[in-house]
Amino acid sequence: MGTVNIKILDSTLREGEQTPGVYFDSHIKLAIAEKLNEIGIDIIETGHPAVSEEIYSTVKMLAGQGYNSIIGAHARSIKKDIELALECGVGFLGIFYCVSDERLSSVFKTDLSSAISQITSSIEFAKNKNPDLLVRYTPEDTVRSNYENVITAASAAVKAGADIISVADTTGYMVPGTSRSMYDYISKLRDDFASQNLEPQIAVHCHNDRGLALANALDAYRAGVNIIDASVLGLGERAGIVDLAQLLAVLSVDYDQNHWHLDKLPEIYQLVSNYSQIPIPVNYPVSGKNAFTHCAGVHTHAASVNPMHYESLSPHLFGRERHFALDHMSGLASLRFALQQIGMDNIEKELEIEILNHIKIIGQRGRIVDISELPHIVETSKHYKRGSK
Ligand code: HCA
Ligand code: CU
Repeated sequence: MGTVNIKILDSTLREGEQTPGVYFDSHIKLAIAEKLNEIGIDIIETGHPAVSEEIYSTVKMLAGQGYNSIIGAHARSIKKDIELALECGVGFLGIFYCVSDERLSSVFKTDLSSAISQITSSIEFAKNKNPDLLVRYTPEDTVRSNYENVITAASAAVKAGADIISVADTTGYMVPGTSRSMYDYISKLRDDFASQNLEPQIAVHCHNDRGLALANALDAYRAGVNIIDASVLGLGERAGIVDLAQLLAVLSVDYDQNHWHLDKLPEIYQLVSNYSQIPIPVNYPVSGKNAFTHCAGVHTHAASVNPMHYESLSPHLFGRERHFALDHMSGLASLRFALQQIGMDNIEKELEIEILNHIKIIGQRGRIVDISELPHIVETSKHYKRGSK
Protein backbone atom coordinates (compact mmCIF):
# COMPACT_ATOMS: atom_id res chain seq x y z
CA MET A 1 0.00 0.00 0.00
CA GLY A 2 2.04 3.00 1.18
CA THR A 3 0.92 6.38 2.39
CA VAL A 4 -0.69 8.82 -0.03
CA ASN A 5 1.22 11.79 1.25
CA ILE A 6 4.37 10.62 2.92
CA LYS A 7 6.26 13.30 4.86
CA ILE A 8 10.01 13.49 5.26
CA LEU A 9 11.78 14.62 8.39
CA ASP A 10 15.39 15.54 7.78
CA SER A 11 17.67 15.18 10.78
CA THR A 12 21.03 16.18 9.27
CA LEU A 13 21.30 19.05 11.77
CA ARG A 14 20.34 16.96 14.82
CA GLU A 15 21.13 13.25 14.28
CA GLY A 16 23.72 14.15 11.61
CA GLU A 17 25.61 16.28 14.09
CA GLN A 18 25.90 13.20 16.32
CA THR A 19 28.32 11.77 13.73
CA PRO A 20 31.72 11.61 15.45
CA GLY A 21 33.68 14.78 14.64
CA VAL A 22 30.85 16.61 12.89
CA TYR A 23 29.72 20.09 13.91
CA PHE A 24 28.05 22.60 11.64
CA ASP A 25 28.58 26.30 12.41
CA SER A 26 25.39 28.35 12.67
CA HIS A 27 25.74 29.88 9.20
CA ILE A 28 26.35 26.42 7.71
CA LYS A 29 23.23 25.17 9.46
CA LEU A 30 21.38 28.07 7.83
CA ALA A 31 22.77 27.16 4.40
CA ILE A 32 21.78 23.50 4.86
CA ALA A 33 18.29 24.39 6.13
CA GLU A 34 17.77 26.72 3.14
CA LYS A 35 18.49 23.85 0.76
CA LEU A 36 16.27 21.42 2.67
CA ASN A 37 13.48 23.98 2.44
CA GLU A 38 14.07 24.35 -1.31
CA ILE A 39 13.98 20.57 -1.77
CA GLY A 40 10.57 20.56 -0.07
CA ILE A 41 11.37 18.68 3.14
CA ASP A 42 8.36 18.70 5.47
CA ILE A 43 10.11 18.86 8.84
CA ILE A 44 13.69 19.94 9.56
CA GLU A 45 14.94 18.72 12.93
CA THR A 46 17.47 21.39 13.80
CA GLY A 47 18.93 20.36 17.15
CA HIS A 48 18.53 20.14 20.87
CA PRO A 49 18.41 23.70 22.30
CA ALA A 50 19.33 22.51 25.80
CA VAL A 51 22.74 21.31 24.58
CA SER A 52 24.35 24.76 24.22
CA GLU A 53 23.59 28.45 23.79
CA GLU A 54 24.86 28.31 20.24
CA ILE A 55 22.43 25.53 19.32
CA TYR A 56 19.64 27.40 21.12
CA SER A 57 20.23 30.58 19.09
CA THR A 58 20.64 28.64 15.85
CA VAL A 59 17.34 26.80 16.33
CA LYS A 60 15.69 30.14 17.10
CA MET A 61 17.19 31.77 14.01
CA LEU A 62 16.04 28.89 11.79
CA ALA A 63 12.54 28.94 13.28
CA GLY A 64 12.31 32.62 12.32
CA GLN A 65 13.17 32.17 8.63
CA GLY A 66 9.60 31.72 7.44
CA TYR A 67 10.36 28.50 5.58
CA ASN A 68 7.64 26.24 4.24
CA SER A 69 9.41 23.43 6.09
CA ILE A 70 8.39 23.09 9.72
CA ILE A 71 11.34 23.72 12.01
CA GLY A 72 11.72 21.20 14.80
CA ALA A 73 13.71 20.78 17.98
CA HIS A 74 14.62 17.76 20.06
CA ALA A 75 14.08 17.60 23.82
CA ARG A 76 14.33 15.20 26.69
CA SER A 77 11.11 14.68 28.60
CA ILE A 78 12.08 17.50 30.95
CA LYS A 79 10.31 20.88 31.37
CA LYS A 80 13.55 22.84 31.10
CA ASP A 81 14.37 21.31 27.69
CA ILE A 82 10.82 21.88 26.47
CA GLU A 83 10.73 25.49 27.67
CA LEU A 84 13.97 26.26 25.82
CA ALA A 85 12.63 24.66 22.64
CA LEU A 86 9.38 26.61 22.88
CA GLU A 87 11.26 29.88 23.38
CA CYS A 88 12.94 29.21 20.04
CA GLY A 89 9.52 29.34 18.35
CA VAL A 90 9.67 25.90 16.74
CA GLY A 91 6.60 24.32 15.11
CA PHE A 92 7.61 20.77 15.97
CA LEU A 93 8.97 19.23 19.13
CA GLY A 94 10.37 15.71 19.42
CA ILE A 95 10.35 14.38 22.97
CA PHE A 96 12.11 11.10 23.70
CA TYR A 97 12.20 8.83 26.70
CA CYS A 98 12.98 5.13 26.93
CA VAL A 99 10.39 2.60 28.14
CA SER A 100 12.44 -0.54 28.68
CA ASP A 101 12.22 -1.75 32.28
CA GLU A 102 15.93 -2.48 32.35
CA ARG A 103 16.96 1.01 31.11
CA LEU A 104 14.44 2.75 33.37
CA SER A 105 15.66 0.98 36.49
CA SER A 106 19.40 0.95 35.77
CA VAL A 107 19.86 4.38 34.11
CA PHE A 108 16.95 6.50 35.35
CA LYS A 109 16.30 4.75 38.70
CA THR A 110 12.58 4.83 38.00
CA ASP A 111 9.77 2.59 36.72
CA LEU A 112 7.34 2.62 33.81
CA SER A 113 4.44 4.34 35.53
CA SER A 114 6.61 7.22 36.79
CA ALA A 115 8.18 7.50 33.34
CA ILE A 116 4.72 7.66 31.75
CA SER A 117 3.58 10.42 34.09
CA GLN A 118 6.71 12.39 33.26
CA ILE A 119 6.09 11.88 29.52
CA THR A 120 2.42 12.87 29.69
CA SER A 121 3.03 15.92 31.86
CA SER A 122 5.79 17.06 29.46
CA ILE A 123 3.44 16.72 26.50
CA GLU A 124 0.59 18.52 28.29
CA PHE A 125 2.97 21.29 29.30
CA ALA A 126 4.16 21.77 25.71
CA LYS A 127 0.64 21.64 24.25
CA ASN A 128 -0.71 24.08 26.83
CA LYS A 129 1.99 26.58 25.95
CA ASN A 130 1.44 26.18 22.22
CA PRO A 131 -1.64 24.24 21.06
CA ASP A 132 -0.45 24.44 17.42
CA LEU A 133 2.85 22.76 18.21
CA LEU A 134 3.28 19.36 16.56
CA VAL A 135 4.46 17.05 19.30
CA ARG A 136 6.19 13.75 18.63
CA TYR A 137 6.88 11.21 21.33
CA THR A 138 9.57 8.59 20.72
CA PRO A 139 10.00 5.59 23.01
CA GLU A 140 13.76 5.36 22.52
CA ASP A 141 14.96 1.98 21.18
CA THR A 142 11.28 1.28 20.51
CA VAL A 143 11.68 -1.98 18.64
CA ARG A 144 13.84 -3.71 21.26
CA SER A 145 11.70 -2.55 24.19
CA ASN A 146 8.93 -4.63 25.68
CA TYR A 147 5.96 -4.10 23.36
CA GLU A 148 3.43 -3.78 26.20
CA ASN A 149 5.51 -0.92 27.64
CA VAL A 150 5.70 0.76 24.22
CA ILE A 151 1.97 0.63 23.52
CA THR A 152 1.09 1.67 27.07
CA ALA A 153 3.45 4.68 27.05
CA ALA A 154 2.63 5.66 23.47
CA SER A 155 -1.16 5.47 24.04
CA ALA A 156 -0.82 7.62 27.16
CA ALA A 157 1.28 10.08 25.15
CA VAL A 158 -1.38 10.32 22.43
CA LYS A 159 -4.13 10.84 25.01
CA ALA A 160 -2.00 13.62 26.55
CA GLY A 161 -1.86 15.36 23.15
CA ALA A 162 1.08 13.89 21.18
CA ASP A 163 0.36 14.14 17.46
CA ILE A 164 3.06 11.74 16.30
CA ILE A 165 4.50 8.53 17.71
CA SER A 166 7.89 7.58 16.32
CA VAL A 167 9.14 4.04 16.08
CA ALA A 168 12.89 4.26 16.60
CA ASP A 169 15.14 1.43 15.47
CA THR A 170 17.89 3.05 17.52
CA THR A 171 20.41 0.26 16.93
CA GLY A 172 19.54 -0.83 13.37
CA TYR A 173 18.15 -4.13 14.65
CA MET A 174 15.25 -4.77 12.28
CA VAL A 175 15.53 -7.17 9.31
CA PRO A 176 12.82 -7.21 6.61
CA GLY A 177 11.03 -10.50 6.11
CA THR A 178 11.96 -11.91 9.54
CA SER A 179 10.26 -11.84 12.94
CA ARG A 180 11.93 -8.41 13.36
CA SER A 181 10.01 -6.84 10.50
CA MET A 182 9.28 -3.10 10.49
CA TYR A 183 6.25 -3.78 8.30
CA ASP A 184 4.75 -6.07 10.97
CA TYR A 185 5.72 -3.72 13.80
CA ILE A 186 4.08 -0.64 12.28
CA SER A 187 0.99 -2.59 11.22
CA LYS A 188 0.49 -3.98 14.72
CA LEU A 189 1.09 -0.62 16.39
CA ARG A 190 -1.45 1.08 14.14
CA ASP A 191 -4.04 -1.64 14.78
CA ASP A 192 -3.48 -1.43 18.53
CA PHE A 193 -3.97 2.36 18.45
CA ALA A 194 -7.07 1.99 16.30
CA SER A 195 -8.63 -0.49 18.73
CA GLN A 196 -8.49 2.31 21.34
CA ASN A 197 -9.83 4.87 18.84
CA LEU A 198 -6.44 6.57 18.70
CA GLU A 199 -5.05 7.70 15.36
CA PRO A 200 -1.68 9.39 15.80
CA GLN A 201 0.61 9.93 12.84
CA ILE A 202 3.32 7.30 12.93
CA ALA A 203 6.95 8.12 12.15
CA VAL A 204 9.89 5.81 11.64
CA HIS A 205 13.56 6.39 12.48
CA CYS A 206 15.85 3.67 11.13
CA HIS A 207 19.54 3.32 11.96
CA ASN A 208 21.84 1.66 9.47
CA ASP A 209 23.93 -0.68 11.62
CA ARG A 210 23.13 -3.65 9.36
CA GLY A 211 22.98 -1.58 6.17
CA LEU A 212 19.19 -2.08 6.21
CA ALA A 213 17.97 1.41 7.20
CA LEU A 214 16.48 2.18 3.77
CA ALA A 215 14.97 -1.31 3.42
CA ASN A 216 13.33 -0.97 6.84
CA ALA A 217 12.08 2.55 6.06
CA LEU A 218 10.47 1.24 2.86
CA ASP A 219 8.96 -1.64 4.84
CA ALA A 220 7.46 0.98 7.16
CA TYR A 221 6.22 2.94 4.15
CA ARG A 222 4.45 -0.16 2.85
CA ALA A 223 2.78 -0.49 6.24
CA GLY A 224 1.42 3.06 5.88
CA VAL A 225 3.77 5.08 8.07
CA ASN A 226 3.23 8.87 7.80
CA ILE A 227 6.73 10.29 8.36
CA ILE A 228 10.17 8.90 7.50
CA ASP A 229 13.38 10.27 9.07
CA ALA A 230 16.50 10.65 6.94
CA SER A 231 19.68 12.70 6.74
CA VAL A 232 22.03 13.91 4.04
CA LEU A 233 24.69 11.23 3.46
CA GLY A 234 22.84 9.16 6.10
CA LEU A 235 24.87 10.99 8.76
CA GLY A 236 24.21 10.04 12.36
CA GLU A 237 25.39 8.00 15.32
CA ARG A 238 27.61 5.03 14.33
CA ALA A 239 26.59 3.85 10.82
CA GLY A 240 24.00 6.63 10.63
CA ILE A 241 20.41 6.55 9.42
CA VAL A 242 18.53 6.50 6.09
CA ASP A 243 20.23 8.45 3.29
CA LEU A 244 17.93 11.28 2.17
CA ALA A 245 18.72 11.15 -1.56
CA GLN A 246 18.30 7.38 -1.81
CA LEU A 247 15.00 7.54 0.05
CA LEU A 248 13.63 10.35 -2.13
CA ALA A 249 14.83 8.54 -5.26
CA VAL A 250 12.91 5.36 -4.47
CA LEU A 251 9.80 7.17 -3.21
CA SER A 252 9.71 9.35 -6.34
CA VAL A 253 10.65 6.84 -9.02
CA ASP A 254 9.19 3.64 -7.63
CA TYR A 255 6.26 4.82 -5.50
CA ASP A 256 5.11 7.84 -7.53
CA GLN A 257 5.59 10.30 -4.67
CA ASN A 258 6.67 13.40 -6.52
CA HIS A 259 6.75 16.16 -3.95
CA TRP A 260 10.42 17.07 -4.00
CA HIS A 261 12.87 19.14 -6.03
CA LEU A 262 15.35 16.33 -6.54
CA ASP A 263 17.55 18.46 -8.81
CA LYS A 264 18.72 20.36 -5.70
CA LEU A 265 20.19 17.22 -4.12
CA PRO A 266 23.73 17.55 -5.56
CA GLU A 267 24.13 21.03 -4.02
CA ILE A 268 23.15 19.95 -0.54
CA TYR A 269 25.29 16.79 -0.71
CA GLN A 270 28.31 18.89 -1.68
CA LEU A 271 27.59 21.37 1.08
CA VAL A 272 27.15 18.77 3.80
CA SER A 273 30.13 16.75 2.61
CA ASN A 274 32.39 19.84 2.58
CA TYR A 275 31.45 21.05 6.03
CA SER A 276 31.23 17.64 7.72
CA GLN A 277 34.51 16.71 6.02
CA ILE A 278 32.91 13.37 5.18
CA PRO A 279 33.58 12.45 1.56
CA ILE A 280 30.73 11.07 -0.53
CA PRO A 281 31.81 7.51 -1.44
CA VAL A 282 32.34 7.40 -5.21
CA ASN A 283 29.99 4.43 -5.58
CA TYR A 284 27.26 5.90 -3.32
CA PRO A 285 23.79 5.48 -4.93
CA VAL A 286 22.33 8.67 -6.47
CA SER A 287 25.00 11.04 -5.04
CA GLY A 288 28.34 9.30 -5.63
CA LYS A 289 30.69 10.54 -8.35
CA ASN A 290 30.32 7.22 -10.21
CA ALA A 291 26.57 6.78 -9.70
CA PHE A 292 25.85 7.63 -13.36
CA THR A 293 29.20 6.80 -14.96
CA HIS A 294 29.55 3.87 -17.36
CA CYS A 295 32.92 2.25 -17.71
CA ALA A 296 33.43 -1.08 -19.51
CA GLY A 297 33.45 -0.92 -23.34
CA VAL A 298 30.45 -3.25 -23.68
CA HIS A 299 28.44 -1.07 -21.30
CA THR A 300 29.38 2.24 -22.83
CA HIS A 301 28.63 0.98 -26.31
CA ALA A 302 25.16 -0.27 -25.34
CA ALA A 303 24.50 2.78 -23.13
CA SER A 304 25.48 5.16 -25.90
CA VAL A 305 22.81 3.54 -28.10
CA ASN A 306 20.23 3.74 -25.31
CA PRO A 307 21.25 4.66 -21.72
CA MET A 308 18.46 2.53 -20.29
CA HIS A 309 20.42 -0.58 -21.29
CA TYR A 310 22.54 0.02 -18.22
CA GLU A 311 20.54 2.52 -16.14
CA SER A 312 17.36 2.14 -14.15
CA LEU A 313 17.51 5.70 -12.77
CA SER A 314 17.97 8.73 -14.97
CA PRO A 315 20.74 11.11 -13.80
CA HIS A 316 18.73 14.12 -15.03
CA LEU A 317 16.06 13.53 -12.39
CA PHE A 318 18.67 14.26 -9.74
CA GLY A 319 20.41 17.22 -11.35
CA ARG A 320 23.22 14.92 -12.51
CA GLU A 321 24.79 14.10 -15.88
CA ARG A 322 25.58 10.74 -17.41
CA HIS A 323 29.31 10.15 -17.89
CA PHE A 324 31.39 7.57 -19.67
CA ALA A 325 34.64 6.96 -17.82
CA LEU A 326 37.78 7.33 -19.87
CA ASP A 327 40.25 4.76 -18.62
CA HIS A 328 41.82 1.41 -19.53
CA MET A 329 38.35 -0.11 -20.11
CA SER A 330 37.25 2.53 -22.60
CA GLY A 331 36.30 1.85 -26.18
CA LEU A 332 35.48 4.06 -29.13
CA ALA A 333 31.89 4.58 -27.92
CA SER A 334 33.06 6.29 -24.69
CA LEU A 335 35.62 8.32 -26.52
CA ARG A 336 33.14 9.53 -29.16
CA PHE A 337 30.63 10.44 -26.45
CA ALA A 338 33.27 12.44 -24.59
CA LEU A 339 34.52 14.13 -27.77
CA GLN A 340 30.96 15.13 -28.55
CA GLN A 341 30.63 16.65 -25.09
CA ILE A 342 33.61 18.90 -25.76
CA GLY A 343 32.51 19.71 -29.31
CA MET A 344 35.36 17.80 -31.01
CA ASP A 345 33.41 15.14 -32.81
CA ASN A 346 34.90 15.49 -36.28
CA ILE A 347 38.00 13.46 -35.74
CA GLU A 348 39.29 10.86 -38.18
CA LYS A 349 39.34 7.27 -36.99
CA GLU A 350 43.14 6.93 -37.04
CA LEU A 351 43.52 9.82 -34.62
CA GLU A 352 40.67 8.51 -32.46
CA ILE A 353 42.58 5.26 -32.05
CA GLU A 354 45.71 7.17 -31.12
CA ILE A 355 43.76 9.16 -28.50
CA LEU A 356 42.25 5.96 -27.15
CA ASN A 357 45.72 4.41 -26.79
CA HIS A 358 46.81 7.44 -24.82
CA ILE A 359 43.78 7.13 -22.56
CA LYS A 360 44.31 3.41 -22.01
CA ILE A 361 47.93 3.96 -21.00
CA ILE A 362 46.87 6.57 -18.42
CA GLY A 363 44.09 4.20 -17.25
CA GLN A 364 46.55 1.34 -16.75
CA ARG A 365 48.46 3.57 -14.39
CA GLY A 366 45.32 3.59 -12.22
CA ARG A 367 43.83 6.95 -13.13
CA ILE A 368 40.64 8.08 -14.87
CA VAL A 369 41.07 10.75 -17.54
CA ASP A 370 39.03 13.82 -16.69
CA ILE A 371 37.02 15.37 -19.51
CA SER A 372 38.96 18.61 -19.02
CA GLU A 373 42.16 16.78 -20.03
CA LEU A 374 40.68 15.54 -23.26
CA PRO A 375 41.42 18.53 -25.54
CA HIS A 376 45.06 18.36 -24.46
CA ILE A 377 45.20 14.63 -25.10
CA VAL A 378 43.73 15.22 -28.56
CA GLU A 379 46.42 17.79 -29.31
CA THR A 380 49.21 15.63 -27.90
CA SER A 381 48.00 12.62 -29.87
CA LYS A 382 48.18 14.60 -33.13
CA HIS A 383 51.81 15.45 -32.49
CA TYR A 384 52.63 12.01 -31.21
CA LYS A 385 51.25 10.55 -34.41
CA ARG A 386 53.20 12.95 -36.59
CA GLY A 387 56.35 12.52 -34.55
CA SER A 388 56.18 8.77 -34.76
CA LYS A 389 55.90 8.69 -38.55
C1 HCA B 1 19.05 10.04 20.17
C2 HCA B 1 18.42 8.69 19.81
C3 HCA B 1 17.48 8.76 18.64
C4 HCA B 1 16.20 9.48 18.99
C5 HCA B 1 15.15 9.46 17.92
C6 HCA B 1 13.93 10.30 18.26
C7 HCA B 1 17.24 7.28 18.28
O1 HCA B 1 20.10 10.35 19.61
O2 HCA B 1 18.53 10.74 21.01
O3 HCA B 1 13.94 11.10 19.18
O4 HCA B 1 12.92 10.16 17.54
O5 HCA B 1 17.81 6.80 17.30
O6 HCA B 1 16.50 6.62 19.03
O7 HCA B 1 18.12 9.38 17.55
CU1 CU C 1 18.79 8.14 16.00
